Amino acid sequence: PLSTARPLFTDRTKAIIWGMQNRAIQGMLDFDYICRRSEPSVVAIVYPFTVDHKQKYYFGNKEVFIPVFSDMDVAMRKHQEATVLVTFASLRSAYDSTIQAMQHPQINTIVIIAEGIPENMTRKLIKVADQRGVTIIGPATVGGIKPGCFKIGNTAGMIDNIIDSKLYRPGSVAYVSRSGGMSNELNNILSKEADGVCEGVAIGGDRYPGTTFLDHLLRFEADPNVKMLVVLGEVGGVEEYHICRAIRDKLITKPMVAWCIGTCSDMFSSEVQFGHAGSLAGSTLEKAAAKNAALKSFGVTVPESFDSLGKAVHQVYQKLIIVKEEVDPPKVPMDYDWARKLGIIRKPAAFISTICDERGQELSYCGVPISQVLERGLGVGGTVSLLWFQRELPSWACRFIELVLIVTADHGPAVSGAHNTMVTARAGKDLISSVVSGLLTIGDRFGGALDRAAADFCAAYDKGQHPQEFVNEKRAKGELIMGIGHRVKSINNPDSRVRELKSYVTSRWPAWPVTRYALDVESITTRKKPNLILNVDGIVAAAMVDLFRHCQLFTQEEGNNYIQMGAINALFVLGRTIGLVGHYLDQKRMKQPLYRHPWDDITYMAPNN
Ligand code: Q5B
Repeated sequence: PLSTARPLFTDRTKAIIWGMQNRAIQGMLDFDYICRRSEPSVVAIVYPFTVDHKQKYYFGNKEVFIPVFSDMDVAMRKHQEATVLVTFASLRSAYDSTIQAMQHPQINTIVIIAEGIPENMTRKLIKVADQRGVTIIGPATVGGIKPGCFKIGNTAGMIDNIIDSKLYRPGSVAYVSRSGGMSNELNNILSKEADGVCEGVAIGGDRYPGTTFLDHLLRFEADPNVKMLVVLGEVGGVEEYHICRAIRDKLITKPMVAWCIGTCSDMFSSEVQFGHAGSLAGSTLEKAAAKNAALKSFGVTVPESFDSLGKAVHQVYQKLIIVKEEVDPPKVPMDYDWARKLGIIRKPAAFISTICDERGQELSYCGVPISQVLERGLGVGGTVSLLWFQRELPSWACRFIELVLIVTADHGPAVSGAHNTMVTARAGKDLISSVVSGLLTIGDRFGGALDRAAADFCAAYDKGQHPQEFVNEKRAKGELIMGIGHRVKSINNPDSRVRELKSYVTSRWPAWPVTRYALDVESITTRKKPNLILNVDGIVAAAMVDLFRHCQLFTQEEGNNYIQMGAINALFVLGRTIGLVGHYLDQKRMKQPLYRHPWDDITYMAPNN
């Protein structure tokens, strides 16, 4: 039984929360703030599955840090000011954590949220609590609320609901209910039909609640701020008869409105278990209608139905003379995420992404679900076409992309990129460093001539410049023609990669005028020197221009933009990465030692002093 003299919550009550319930805790702090409490009501969090740290919350618009402890005993020792424990422990750990909390004499109230705790365990908890003078609210409850003082966990919901129900300042009506959801309804009714809630407790839906309706009603009877009582019972149990007895014995004298939910149970031919574990009538006495009749016979105002509960509250409240000044609550800044969900704020995004979306159930590449990419065999070429060009290119184009990746994957260990990768790997560096070191050698002279080759060939073609004029102009300007020339390949030692690509393009492309133009340029340059062939960069570049222009999916401007952005060089970068990884693995596999370039391969020409 509760000590009737002791209020459970004041405006200085401090609580420890068991469980990382960030939303509930922030809700408690927001309530504290709008009630104008000077300090937050939560002083510590216990969570065994973490290391001790501090968690950030807001008190109004100020950031506050609440310590999180993995050990409840440490939390209690460091926060002796805490008198309440709100435990969100699961039904499996709630028993042990409640017993542990009761070892600490500082704790006088424990709220157990968990549902489904075995009844024999709850009864043991109640016994220990009685011995130690601890008040238990719950199990299977949302908790309770005392405007101006303390809110338990998620009681009363979001801040706008709390403000609507005027829970930021004390009213004159105290209530008890079993259900948390219905207590929310009561908060609303009491704010409309009376001056609001002075205190409300949901004792929980179990057959053996830690505290009973009567326990709390006796407390409310002793509280001078409570002017009127409301009881929202339900089918099952005999709690309401204890209230009748207390009224008879004049232990409760304040005006009371009561209603037991579940009168419809009479309509069923057998006993029906309602939502709560305890809401099952074991006998006629436990039926809602019987209990309503009993309460009425003891002078309690009992409405005709739940629908007229508000009216009954209003009638009783009107007879009381209560004068209270209304105060407006301070504004609580709204959480950014919530405000965005409600659609009342907008913020420019830091990034915009238009190529893929991983947020839904299935990753999609430019709107095509990944399962479709696989099912339809779009392959690497199709994937590149979706992610780079934001459209599904025709199969001949996707196949070309794959051919390019294959033929550019490697060109031996002697080329700049492979060499650098090998040297880096042998210096003991990791894969990424070694591969990146190789990639960084890609430039005009090695594998990075594609974009400029594409731009130059198509500009010359577009202005109708004769290939000979183009070669002359380049020579006159002292510029090399991008995509022309090779260190080892020549007309006498043709590059089979170029031959393969050329044959693919000329047989599969709907039109290939820029490739034709590049080949005409080659026939002029190779007359000067046999190694001035259309090289692998050059053929890919010219073919890609033709692809953009003749697949009917790009405007000319879009194609030109891709060239300017570096999309064609990207093909060589992607392809050659395959080879560079190969060279890195090769060196590591063979455990090659540090490379040092031989002195006889360097001409030292430093001046002698
Ligand atoms: N001459 C590629 O030069 C190379 C000329 C030219 C007009 C040209 C050179 C070049 C343009 C850039 C380009 C991509 C540096 C190449 C690639 C991937 C690779 C690599 C691999 C792989 C080769 C000799 C004479 C000189 C020059 C003249 C040379 N190029 N004239 N236009 N483009 N090309 N890069 O052999 O009168 O004697 O002074 O920069 O397309 O990187 O396998 O190795 O897969 O990894 O060193 O295939 O062509 O020739 O510089 O000694 O020049 O020809 O002006 O004339 P070389 P140089 P002159 S593919």
